[in-house]
Amino acid sequence: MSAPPVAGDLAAAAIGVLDANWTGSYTLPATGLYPHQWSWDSGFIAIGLSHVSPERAQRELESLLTGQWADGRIPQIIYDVSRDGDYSPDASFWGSTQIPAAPSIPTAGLIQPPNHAWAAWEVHRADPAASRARDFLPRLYPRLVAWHEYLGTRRDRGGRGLASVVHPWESGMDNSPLWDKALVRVPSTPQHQIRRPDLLHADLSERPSEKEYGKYFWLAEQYRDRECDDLRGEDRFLMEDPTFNALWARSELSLANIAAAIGRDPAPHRVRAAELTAALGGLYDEELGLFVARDVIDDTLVRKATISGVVPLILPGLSQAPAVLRTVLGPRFLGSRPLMVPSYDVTAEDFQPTQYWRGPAWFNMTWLVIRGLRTHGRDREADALSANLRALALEHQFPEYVDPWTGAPHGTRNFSWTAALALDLAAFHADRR
Ligand code: 2M8
Repeated sequence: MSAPPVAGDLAAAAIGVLDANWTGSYTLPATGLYPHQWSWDSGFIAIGLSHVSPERAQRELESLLTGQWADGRIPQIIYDVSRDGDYSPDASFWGSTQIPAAPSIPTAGLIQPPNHAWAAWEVHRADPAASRARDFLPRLYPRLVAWHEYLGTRRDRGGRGLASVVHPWESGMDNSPLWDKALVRVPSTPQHQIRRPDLLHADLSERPSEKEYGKYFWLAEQYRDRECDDLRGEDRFLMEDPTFNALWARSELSLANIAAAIGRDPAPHRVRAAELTAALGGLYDEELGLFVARDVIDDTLVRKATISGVVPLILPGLSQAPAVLRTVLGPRFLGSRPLMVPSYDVTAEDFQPTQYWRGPAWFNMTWLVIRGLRTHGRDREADALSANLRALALEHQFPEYVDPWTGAPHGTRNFSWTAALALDLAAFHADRR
């Protein structure tokens, strides 16, 4: 990339990571651990790239959309077959090219949280001229509409106007404590012989366990064997997750902006965003003061305080915002004086500060909380988190996640969304000066 408009050591280092992970048409989350294109990673990465290379940011999302299925879904992973064997499950596990609804390039059958329309709008806003020069919004709009249609039709499995995830991988928070109870009904004995190339890049203590992997593959096999058809077959895992649905609502608001910018009617998107925001109320837990997940199969709420339950703060007009702000600033999260937001209630008995999605602080989730705090006028707290996020990203070579209090790095390094979101915050603070 040339002449970055965001200056400084952090920006230079973050750009270095994004350059090293760029394949020519998209950005790998990490060259070793995650050697393909991931869906919500690309959304976050595009937001960061928009400040230094608007065209590359556009291409990041366009490249992801080449993997879109005929039913509208944007898949969790688009595979680079030259890296087959470096990640499991690989392309041959899914065999997606044999599935009529899937595109001709190999993808996973699952999905990930829908941050894409939000990212597309941020990319456009960063440089409207560069966006118009490539007809970016008119080309993306129908595809993003189809994606949201898929969520509204195929994924409203609970009939409450929210999307369900059919696999922990779809939440992006793979081994969150929110999934523990539902996973009890899932066997850990898939037919597939599981390989763990991930363990070449991260210690087992920082990754999901062998038993969890057994369950993940069992669920993935079941879904694959019904050609990833949501309306066919029996599910053992169907969860309504607050972050997934809040991102969908936030993205609907962005679709409204996109529609207005290209002369289409924004009203249906605003209506849908309001409906989703209202429907999230069904996941609200008064006593905990945040949103929780619903197990759609036995129609119960999983009453655990995770970071997923505070992310709906990214929605303006959220009636529960005052209470959720108290919760995120209180003893379960920021009241414990961490450097970034822990992914799980620090007062919970099974809180683990270094175990993946069961306690450590993640850069994308902290970035979402920062956006949420700003949405509700808490700039002072947002600024403090932003300063810590940027400092930890640079100090520890852009780690995947960190111990919330010591900031000690865990997982892989040179992780793309860490670099991209640190860059986004650097650009935000540079603009404010
Ligand atoms: C992690 O998930 C993948 C499966 O999708 C894995 O553990 O192998 C999660 O952190 C997820 O949120 C992220 O999108 C992905 C790639 O960075 O890695």
